[in-house]
Amino acid sequence: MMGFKVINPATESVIATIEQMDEQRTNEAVLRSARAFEKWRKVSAPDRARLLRRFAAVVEADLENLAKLETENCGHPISDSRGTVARVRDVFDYYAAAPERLIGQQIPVDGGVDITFHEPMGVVAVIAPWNFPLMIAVWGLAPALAAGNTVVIKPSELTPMTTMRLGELAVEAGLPEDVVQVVTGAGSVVGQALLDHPKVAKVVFTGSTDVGRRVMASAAPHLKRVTLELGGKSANIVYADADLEAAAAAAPMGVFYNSGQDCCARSRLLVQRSVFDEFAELLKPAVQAVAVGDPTKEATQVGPLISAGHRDRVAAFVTDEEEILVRGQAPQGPGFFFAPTVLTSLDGKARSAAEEIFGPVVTMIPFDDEDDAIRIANSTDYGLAGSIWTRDIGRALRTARGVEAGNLSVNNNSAVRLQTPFGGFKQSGIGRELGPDAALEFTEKKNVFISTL
Ligand code: TXE
Repeated sequence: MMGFKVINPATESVIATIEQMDEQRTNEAVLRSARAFEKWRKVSAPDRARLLRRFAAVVEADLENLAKLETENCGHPISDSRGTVARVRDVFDYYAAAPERLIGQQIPVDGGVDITFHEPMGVVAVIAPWNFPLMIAVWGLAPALAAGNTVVIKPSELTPMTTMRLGELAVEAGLPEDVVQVVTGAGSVVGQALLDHPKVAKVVFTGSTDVGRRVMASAAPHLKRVTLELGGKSANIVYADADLEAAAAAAPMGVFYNSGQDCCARSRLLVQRSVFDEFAELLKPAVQAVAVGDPTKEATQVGPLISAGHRDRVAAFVTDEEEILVRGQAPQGPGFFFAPTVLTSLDGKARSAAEEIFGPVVTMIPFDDEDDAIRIANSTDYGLAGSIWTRDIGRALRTARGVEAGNLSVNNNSAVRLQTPFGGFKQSGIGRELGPDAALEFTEKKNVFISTL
C-alpha cells in the first residue's frame, strides 16, 4: 500500500500510516457518491432530519475518543478538542432542522401557479485543511447532507484521523452506504481529481489563498459551484477609550488560539497611539501567562505547530530582535512548539504586518484616529475577521461598517458561531458557511409554472 505517515506534532512520533489514494480510486469514490445521490435525494425530509440527529448522537457518544484523536493528530489542547467535538455535534443538530425548512415560494403570476423548489446539487466535495480538520469538514458536510447531497471529504494529508473516524460514524448513524465517503491522499492527486471530475457539482474548499485560486480555476471548465474559505490577516483594533485591561487580557488568545493556526487569528493588533505604551505594558504579563505545552494536559492553552516545516516558516518572521516586544514560554525538546511572540511595527510596514503567518505571532501597530484605524485594517488583500474594542457604541458600529471583513466582533475576539454566517471579503474567500442559510448554499433554485387555464 502506498502510505503516508501521520505525525503527532507534540511528540514527533508516527501515529499511523494512511493510504494514499490515486486518481482512479478517487474517481471510483465520486461515481459511488453519484449513485448514492440518486437514492439519498429521495429520502424524505423528516427522515434526513432524523438521520442527522442520529449523526449528532453518535458524535456525542464518541466525544472523548474523537477529542483524543484530534489532540494526538493536531496538537490541539485537549480542552479545545472536547469543545470542538461538542460543536461538531451541535452543527449536526442545528442542520437537522434544515431539511424540513427548505421552504420554497409561491409567486403570483398570470395564468397559473408558480412555485420554487430548492433542489440538491449532487456530489459535493469537501477539501479540508489541517488546522481544524474535523470542525471544518463538518461545516460543509452537515448542511450539504441536509439539502440532499452526497459528500466526499478529502482531509489534509497531515490530519486525516478524525475525518476517517467521522466516515465510520456516518455508517453507525445509519446513513445509507456511500452518502458520506472519505478519500485520503495528496492534494495535488486526490484533491485535484475531485476538482476535475464532472460528477462533482460543488466544491467546498478551506485552505490557503493560493490553492483556493487553483480550485476556482479548476472548477471553471464544468462551472462547478465553489465555496472558498481562505487566509486572513485580521485586525484587532483597540481604541483609547476601551476597557484596556479587558482588551489586553483577551488579545493573546485572540491570536495564539490553536497556536495562531486559525484563519481568524487577530494577527495585527492596532492600538491607538495615545495608549500604545500603556497597552504594551498590560499585554506583556498576559502573553507570558499563556500556558504553552503538552496538549494532553487539561491546563494547556496552546499546543505545538503542525509540523517542523511550518515552524521554520513561522520562525522566519521573528528574526529582528528590535521588533520583539515580548515572548512567552514554550517547552524545549520534542514537538514543534513555538513561543507566543508580540512584535511591534511602528510604521506598519514589517513583513509580519502584511503576510499571513499562521503561527503564534502578532504585530502591534499604532494608529491615530478612527479613519486611520479603518485604513490600516483594510490595507490587506484579506478580509476575514476582526475585533473592535471601544466603549463608544457609535464608533464601534462605524468601524465595524468600515472594515472590509466578513466577521467582526465588538469588545470580544470571537468569530465563529454555528448560528451565524461565516466567510470572507476580498481574497479571504467566496460564499458563506454556517448560519441559517447554509443548506441553501448546497441547492439550486428551481422555478415551476403550472398553467391553470
Ligand atoms: O493549505 P493548502 P495548508 C492557510 C495558512 C496556511 C496555509 C497552508 O496560511 O499556512 O494555508 O495550509 C488540498 N487541488 N490556511 O497546507 O495547501 C490539501 O491537500 C485540490 C488558511 O493546509 O491550501 C488540503 O486538503 N486540493 C486556512 C487542502 O487543500 C488541494 C486554513 C488545504 O491545503 C490541492 C488552513 C490541489 N491542487 C490553511 N493542493 C483557513 N482559511 O482556515 C492542496 N490541496
